[in-house]
Amino acid sequence: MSSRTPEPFDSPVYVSRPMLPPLEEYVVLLRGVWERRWLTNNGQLLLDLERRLHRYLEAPFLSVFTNGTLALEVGLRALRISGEVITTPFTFPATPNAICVTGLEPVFVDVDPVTLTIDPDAVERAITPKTSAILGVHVYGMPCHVEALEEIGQRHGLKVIYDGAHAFGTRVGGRPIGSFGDMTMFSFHATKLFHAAEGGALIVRDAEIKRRVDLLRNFGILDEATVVEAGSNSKMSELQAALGLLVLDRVEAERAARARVAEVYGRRIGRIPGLSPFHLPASVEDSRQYWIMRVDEQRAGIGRDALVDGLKRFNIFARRYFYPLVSEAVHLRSFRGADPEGLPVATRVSREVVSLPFFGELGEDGAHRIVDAIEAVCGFR
Ligand code: T4K
Repeated sequence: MSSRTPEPFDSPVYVSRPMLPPLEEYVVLLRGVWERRWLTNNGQLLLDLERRLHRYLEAPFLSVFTNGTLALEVGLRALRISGEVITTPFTFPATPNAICVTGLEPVFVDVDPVTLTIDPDAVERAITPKTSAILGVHVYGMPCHVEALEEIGQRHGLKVIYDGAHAFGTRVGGRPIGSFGDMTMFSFHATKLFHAAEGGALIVRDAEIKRRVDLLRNFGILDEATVVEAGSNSKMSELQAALGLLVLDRVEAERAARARVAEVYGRRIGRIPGLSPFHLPASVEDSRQYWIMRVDEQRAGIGRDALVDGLKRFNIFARRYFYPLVSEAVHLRSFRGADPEGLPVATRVSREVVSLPFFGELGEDGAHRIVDAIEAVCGFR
């Protein structure tokens, strides 16, 4: 319990704040872009970023995109998936939207109450002759049940795809997260630990699929005179790649700074009745993308929404990632499995989760001030 009197922050504290390199360093890279007059379409900086991410993520094959959503859409098409894709309702709209816009049908199944990732038993029960893939989300950087899903995928002849938007740098038992499944997508949006303002990547296991991914990323153009497919334009520009290169140089420092914030949150919030920090197992190296807690209204004496609202008085803007469930969205609610009755765990969890402000610049002092405010809102002071 703290004796500090919480004061509101002078300016809003949001759930995330993009880490930025010194502007002068960006200008140096931009000068090169200006000199080369090469702005996009496999420029020098893009190729450099792709090479560095390939090494960093220990990827068999990696392609960079203008955002994670388009990467996922292209990935689904590159794998020539058809029919139904079993996925989680506890995610950002981009995941099921990518399934829909590529002409596939999402099928929603519940999540595991501990990991909050797609429940392998529920996946198995939902498989039909129309099923062609499983799309799991490593939500908050928590790895899906990768071994169980791989085994199910093999037994039923299904592709296993991961949305790793939150899992940049996650490792499981020392193994990089992108080494699981047939394909993994990463997001490099401004709100992500590693970002390029907007951006994304796909890791695939096979050179032939990589060729197809790159084709579909560039209109389906094979050469100057040959277009072979209705591809998208999802290339990353040199301006994004320049930012990505500079952010990548600083990503480990940012991760370490976030670990210090996480330590304060974990230690102090764990003592407040009814608030439970979301834990990753010791075998998992944390991406440090989000810091999540759950609010048990009975024990906390305050509901999740009232807590989030109460924090606004202190100029703190926590978020309810992910509420409501995407399966409740008007364009998704008629797909198989979307009925909340069949998703009791995801439905309950979505009403309990809070994503606290989480970025290195917050520092330990900022983290203490946020916990002070939480204690005040919860009446725990
Ligand atoms: N799969 C999953 C599981 C995802 O979570 C996401 C994206 C995707 C796929 C798709 O990847 P991308 O296509 O985006 O690469 C944000 C992000 O826009 C989104 O990328 C992210 N997930 C999602 C979880 O969060 P919103 O609608 O919450 O963003 P917004 O604009 O409210 O930003 C959140 C806070 O961040 C703001 O309150 C202020 C702060 N902020 C934001 C931006 C953009 C800044 O301080 N500076 C900024 O530049 O979706």
